[in-house]
Amino acid sequence: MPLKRRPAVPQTKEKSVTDTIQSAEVLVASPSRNYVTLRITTADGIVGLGDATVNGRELAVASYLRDHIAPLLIGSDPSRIEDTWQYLYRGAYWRRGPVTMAAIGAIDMALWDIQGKRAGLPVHQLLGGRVRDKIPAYQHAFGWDVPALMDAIDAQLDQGATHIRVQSGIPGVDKVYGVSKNPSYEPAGRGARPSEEVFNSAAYLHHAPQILAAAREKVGPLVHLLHDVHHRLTPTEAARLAREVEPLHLFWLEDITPAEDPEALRVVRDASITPLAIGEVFNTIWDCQRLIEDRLIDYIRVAVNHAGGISHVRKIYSLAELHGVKAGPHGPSDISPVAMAASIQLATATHNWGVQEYMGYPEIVHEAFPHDWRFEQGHLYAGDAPGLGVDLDESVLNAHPYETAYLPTARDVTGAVLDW
Ligand code: CS2
Ligand code: MG
Repeated sequence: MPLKRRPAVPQTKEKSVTDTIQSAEVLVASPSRNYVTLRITTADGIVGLGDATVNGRELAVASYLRDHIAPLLIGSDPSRIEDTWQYLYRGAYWRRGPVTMAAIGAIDMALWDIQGKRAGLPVHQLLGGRVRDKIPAYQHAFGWDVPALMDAIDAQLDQGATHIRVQSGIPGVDKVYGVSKNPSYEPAGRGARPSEEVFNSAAYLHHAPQILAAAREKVGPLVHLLHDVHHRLTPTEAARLAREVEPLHLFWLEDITPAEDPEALRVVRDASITPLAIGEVFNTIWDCQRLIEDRLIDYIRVAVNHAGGISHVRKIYSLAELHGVKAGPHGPSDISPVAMAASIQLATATHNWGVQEYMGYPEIVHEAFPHDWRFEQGHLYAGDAPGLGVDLDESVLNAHPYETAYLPTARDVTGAVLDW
């Protein structure tokens, strides 16, 4: 029997490039704090935004973008997001590092924004669509003493928080990271030099379990409590803390040891089942690989703007998914509403998601970057606007020029510099 002839495959012509990148501008401004924003515009007039802010190193990223890689984009096809990523990463010879990866991240975010706008779809639809309706978010509750901390926790409970980060002052120590005498604070202080604070690990290790116990007693068993140690402890000190707070059932202990030493977390892991989170200073999958593959952490904290954008961070989350690790990204004020939008888009389409840090922003930041994502009752929600769903108001940015600002530096009680 003669073989039936299949219908001829329709001849597809090589698609011509329908749009090209016409400009890539870097905007540096300080509406309440410094932000570096990339704006890519295509010949068809589609605008994509990316956040390239690296706290205290803003101008280095701005120059990397402006002087070295943004010019390479002009005339290229904005839809080749992965290829552009590979070209900028592998093609550059000098790889990794916060400056390079934030610059690549901003370009990647802006290209996803453009892709979404061209398709008329929010980015989460391009990433596989919704896997959840709302994204749990945690804010910061802090107080110099226990009563002030309890008030801060109350304020969050009143607003429907399900996850709360708890930090407090330490008796006898006059400046403590993440704690302010004002109701809101900004980790980076303006001025030509970083301020300094002294960290007394003995005082901290004595005090921290007490305030965490007080917080647990206040909120009951069902509200999730988180605590950030900011890379300050030795592996043994960290193991002691993790073991001591085990009965309090924290959601996580964050950055308990310096992030570049994965073996330190093995010591903590062997001593305790308190969940661990790390990685806000990581910028590639290779920084996370051992921690994830060896299941030394429960949550990976990489932020979309610091680790090469949506394209790279979703690979990190996929690796994490294989090993039972969840995403719990960094979200302080230095992550602009543009990167927050990208993170929310990812959270909407990523199954292994734990929680998003959401420190919140002063009103001027919302004005500078109008967005359709929203924060309500302890949760973040992606909107349905095409792309990332964020705009920028250049007049607000222009009215607030860059000002030098740095995170503080920490020393121990002997005056030696400590990890921050
Ligand atoms: C902190 C931040 O939000 C956090 O978890 O660690 O305050 C961090 O120190 C700064 O945002 C770094 O830029
Ligand atoms: Mg932190």
